[in-house]
Amino acid sequence: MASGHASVNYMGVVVMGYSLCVPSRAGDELAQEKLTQYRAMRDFDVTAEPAGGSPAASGGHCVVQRHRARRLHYDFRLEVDGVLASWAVPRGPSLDPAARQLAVHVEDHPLEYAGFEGVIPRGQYGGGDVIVWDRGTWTPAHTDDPAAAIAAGELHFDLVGEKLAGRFALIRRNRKDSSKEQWLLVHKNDEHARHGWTADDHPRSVLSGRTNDEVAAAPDALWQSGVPAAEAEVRLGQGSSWEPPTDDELAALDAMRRNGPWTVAGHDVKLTNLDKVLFPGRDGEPPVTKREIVRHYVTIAPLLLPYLAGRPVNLHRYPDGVERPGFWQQELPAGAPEWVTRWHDPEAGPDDADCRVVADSVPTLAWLANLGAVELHPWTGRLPEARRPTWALIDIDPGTRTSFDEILVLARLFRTALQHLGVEGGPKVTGQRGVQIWVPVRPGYTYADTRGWVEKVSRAVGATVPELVSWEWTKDRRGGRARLDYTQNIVYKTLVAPWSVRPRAGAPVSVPITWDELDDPDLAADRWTVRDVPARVREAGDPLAPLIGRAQELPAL
Ligand SMILES: [Mn+2]
Repeated sequence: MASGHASVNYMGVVVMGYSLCVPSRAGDELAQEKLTQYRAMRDFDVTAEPAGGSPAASGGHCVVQRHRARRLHYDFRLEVDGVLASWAVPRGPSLDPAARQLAVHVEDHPLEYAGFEGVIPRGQYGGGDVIVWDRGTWTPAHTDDPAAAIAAGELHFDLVGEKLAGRFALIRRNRKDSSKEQWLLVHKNDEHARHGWTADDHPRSVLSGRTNDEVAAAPDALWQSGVPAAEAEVRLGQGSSWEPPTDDELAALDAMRRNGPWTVAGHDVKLTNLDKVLFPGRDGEPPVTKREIVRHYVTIAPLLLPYLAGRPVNLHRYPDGVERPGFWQQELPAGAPEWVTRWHDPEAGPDDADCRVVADSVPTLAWLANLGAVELHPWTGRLPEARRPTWALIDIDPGTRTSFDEILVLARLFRTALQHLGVEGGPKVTGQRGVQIWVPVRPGYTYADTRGWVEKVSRAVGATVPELVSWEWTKDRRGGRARLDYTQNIVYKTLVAPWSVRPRAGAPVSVPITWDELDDPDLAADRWTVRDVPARVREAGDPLAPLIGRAQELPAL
């Protein structure tokens, strides 16, 4: 049972540790029925289609999750008929036969939940943090119909976990029709019994070795209580699919005809019209096809995904090429494959997208590129705190008369200002005409905080070169001068991701640079295209990458 440790938590853990089987029809119906109460408590607005699981008349998997919600408790779960029969045990299961632990019978949970370790957002059902405290297998004793034994109020079973082992009994103490059935969880006095043993003396996760505090501080996953189990989990840490495609996978992409399924990282991505021209060429080069855009996004994935994972992403789509009008899309595109991670925004207003894409894998990047999502704009907030920025963004937005030399004057002034303030940030060229500076911030700031701070630095910089900068809101009153756009630091507004393509001839890319490169006479905002980026990456990597996730305090100004 001690084998199969996973260093990160994602749905694969469930597959590895809990062997989800294709359910039989009858088993699935039973599981559906048993999950009715789970769903009812979560206010579904989408038809639930839980994957169900293997009916296990003779036991199955078990998991104990240490869950800090309004109160700390241990969720003791046994796989029965394709769902997780569940009891909330405030003091935790014990190996001490003298301990008679209160266990409140709660609604069945879907099997998908068994491998979950992470956070449930505040305000949602069960809001708090969860670790997989123990897991293993169980077999019923004295019965081959555990569901009937549970209905009758007494279940004896043998358990083989990583912490727990031996014969346990669950015994109901009050009437069955009570809304919160109170049971007792006891351990028999067998060879696995340990006198004085308490759960709180063994507080770490069997998945990650982490405590609830550690998981709460840096969760690897989010559980959305309000949505069907199959799409409830959002991975926040690095998944298995951040690796670039293999040489064989890329060769298959190159060899594919116009259309076809492309298998990458274990998923089939439906690709269409791969030879369609999306961008005119520039400087006499051939035009850029959709195939090249797909190739760019999947090969840059190891550098791009750290900026996207765990965040909703706004899509700027040009399905008919960048010479035709594009459109912004915030809602999850129709026909999204089931493996695309999506986030249901519990705070969406009537005019906001309810469900958004979280781009966290190579297959998802390929799918988005196939949709003509040329530009990717991730939120600066990261789940679970989608409305708390993790970056303060400085946007040097050129006016119609602003030269790139003037953009560089402004960027160097920001460099000097940040140096004097002792604040780390990194520049990137936008791929069009401007330069942005990304400043990582610690968790907890509001958009008002980052916007106010960026405004103060921007006004100081702008005041030193008033002839270059306008503070007018409307473009036609700026006299062609640059704008230092601190107002981008607000929810729903986003800047283009590092390594995103821009909708211009030649398919230029927004590329992070070093501060010293501001002084490189060959620098241009659109210096690199999808065709140059591989060489650029081999040479320079991603100079901004070390700042991702840096918990930086912004000094008071
Ligand atoms: Mn719980």
